[in-house]
Amino acid sequence: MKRYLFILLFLCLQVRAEDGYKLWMSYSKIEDPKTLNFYKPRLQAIVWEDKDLEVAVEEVKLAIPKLLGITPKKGGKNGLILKVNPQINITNPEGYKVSVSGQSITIEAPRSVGVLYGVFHLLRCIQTGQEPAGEFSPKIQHRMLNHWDNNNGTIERGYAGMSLWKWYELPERLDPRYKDYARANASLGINATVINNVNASARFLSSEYLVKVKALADVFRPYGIKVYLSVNFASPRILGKLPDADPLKPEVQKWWKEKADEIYSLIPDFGGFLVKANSEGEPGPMDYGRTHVDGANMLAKALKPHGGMVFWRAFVYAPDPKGDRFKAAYEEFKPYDGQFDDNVIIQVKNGPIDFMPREPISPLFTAMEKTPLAMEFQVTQEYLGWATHWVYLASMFEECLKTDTRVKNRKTTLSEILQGKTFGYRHTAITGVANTGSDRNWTGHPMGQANWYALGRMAWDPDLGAKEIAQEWISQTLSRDSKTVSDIQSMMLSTREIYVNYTSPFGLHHVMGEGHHFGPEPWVEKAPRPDWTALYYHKADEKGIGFDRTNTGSNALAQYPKEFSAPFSSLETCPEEFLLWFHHVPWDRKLKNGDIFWEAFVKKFYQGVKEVEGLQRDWEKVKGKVPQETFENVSARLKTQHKEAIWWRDACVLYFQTFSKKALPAGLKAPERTLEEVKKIVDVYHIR
Ligand code: GCV
Repeated sequence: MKRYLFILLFLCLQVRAEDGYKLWMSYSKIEDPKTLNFYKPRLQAIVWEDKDLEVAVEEVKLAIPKLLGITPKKGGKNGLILKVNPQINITNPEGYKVSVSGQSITIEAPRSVGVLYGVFHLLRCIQTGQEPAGEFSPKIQHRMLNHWDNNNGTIERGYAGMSLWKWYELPERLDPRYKDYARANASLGINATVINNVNASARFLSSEYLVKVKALADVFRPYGIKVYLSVNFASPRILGKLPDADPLKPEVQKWWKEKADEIYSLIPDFGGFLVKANSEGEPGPMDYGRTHVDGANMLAKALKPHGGMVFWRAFVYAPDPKGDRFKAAYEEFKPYDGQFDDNVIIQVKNGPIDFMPREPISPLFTAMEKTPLAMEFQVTQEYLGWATHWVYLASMFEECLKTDTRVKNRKTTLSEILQGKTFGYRHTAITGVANTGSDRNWTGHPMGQANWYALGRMAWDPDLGAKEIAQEWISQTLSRDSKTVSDIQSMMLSTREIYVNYTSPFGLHHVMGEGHHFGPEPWVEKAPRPDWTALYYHKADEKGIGFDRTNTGSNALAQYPKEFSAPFSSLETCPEEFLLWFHHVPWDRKLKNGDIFWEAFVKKFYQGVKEVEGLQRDWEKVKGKVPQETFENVSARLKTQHKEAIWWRDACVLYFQTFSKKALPAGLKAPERTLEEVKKIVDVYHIR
């Protein structure tokens, strides 16, 4: 009987171990003899003195017994030596050095958080079969998550449950998850979190909420994570009962100054504010005839005495049915270059529209020589299939970061610009809109964890590749068998392009469901704003499809350096994956492979569906080689993805066929349903 109970308990533990909660920190046992031979003798003991190193030591104590089957004892001469050394010569104060000598591994850093990062580096090396040595410094100063979490527990564009923050329990009860959240971020080097939605409730600045925010900040601090708040620009009016929130009025400035003082009295290392102003209905300085500079600098002055930062978003666009939203951020912000206070960063989305599956880089990145810009990526898959489609976003992040902007008429990657190398930024930042939620596995789709992981790793080093990050992540989560790792890695690396193929080939953009942004709705012609329709973007007619952004159209291309825009300006030389971003392409236009555009376009949707079927087959092959629960979870989601890929294909092919009036390419089977039938599917998903 006892034996059976034991077996039952063991099975239960196994199941828990596979539920994804532990992310990339489940630390399954190392089998590789070479790795064991190298690490086991060197991790028999941990040596440290500094009290601030307790959290780093805790991570070692947690991981090493699981990974290596040994329990390091405290103290001695050999073993893992952890040291805070303010004198150490290092590129970045958050960096660390690792050295191996005899039977010891030493991790040394000027700050305790550097040692913690070093410990996570060591654990990564153990799991990826590498030996640690060298200096490691972050290339970006602010490595940040943006949570779009509301105070009622919902998450705007969140697909993995409710908010992680339980406002009704705080500050008294600290959910153990807060600490695990901090550990996961620290393991990647993320050092900042904006805990609430940019569509911000003023309530977050109330004294009632600030004590709750302080409770979270206290949990995150030992892990090197600073808390920021998104602020509602009208807070002085809403909370402070002032007649308005005009940034040039002394009483408004005083309100913000006193609010900043109150925050810092509770949270001495508070990071600062993130602001969405005069965008999509949010209040801002322009409500009072003032400018972004007036607004941002007023907040910057309130935070400055405390060392706080303002992240001011460039996601601003006025509704103009005849205009081009693509140009809005540049037109709004370029004239203000050089006018922002020195603790302001302008936060820019990776592309000019809004986190589409493939966008060209935002032209602002090439144009602001005197203002530091932060990159805003979206990790939550608002436009990339929510939590049912498997899309490894690192491929997209990498494509963007490696883009050669041709700034200064030489090879200048966007990564270099963000690192401050090109324009000598005084601050550098990479942020990602988080995909986390209360789901047990944090991200809904088990493979979505890799996107959080990749964002963190690329914020630390924007020159890392999607491929190596995938390999690291798989080895720490799914398998260390080299064949399985490389099979899953290939699948991951294919997913983004597959998604593009069945939703937005050749640069088709903004054809998703209106409002909820899920599924296809290329026929949307009415929305609360003209630039929220699909027709505004694809401009399909009997001649062709796509937005002419050359000098015969909106001329948005002129916002880039000439050397960058030149190839995009002509239909002959425009990279095919960006065609519809910049050209109204005739249906009959011959492409490089000899197909006319219509045929090539339709074939991509069909190809995408086939590729999802390929993914399903390939995933079946890893059955028994990855944790069973994850296997089943991904298999099931792939079924949904397949169904929805067909939905996208049928919707786009049937709808655009009403313009091209052309037959499907030979050999392709026509959709089994009519356009009217496909349109009804969308109705099911509509919130209205
Ligand atoms: C938080 C898009 C999203 C909005 C989001 C906005 C933004 O428009 O659909 O939900 O609002 O971007 O980034 O501010």
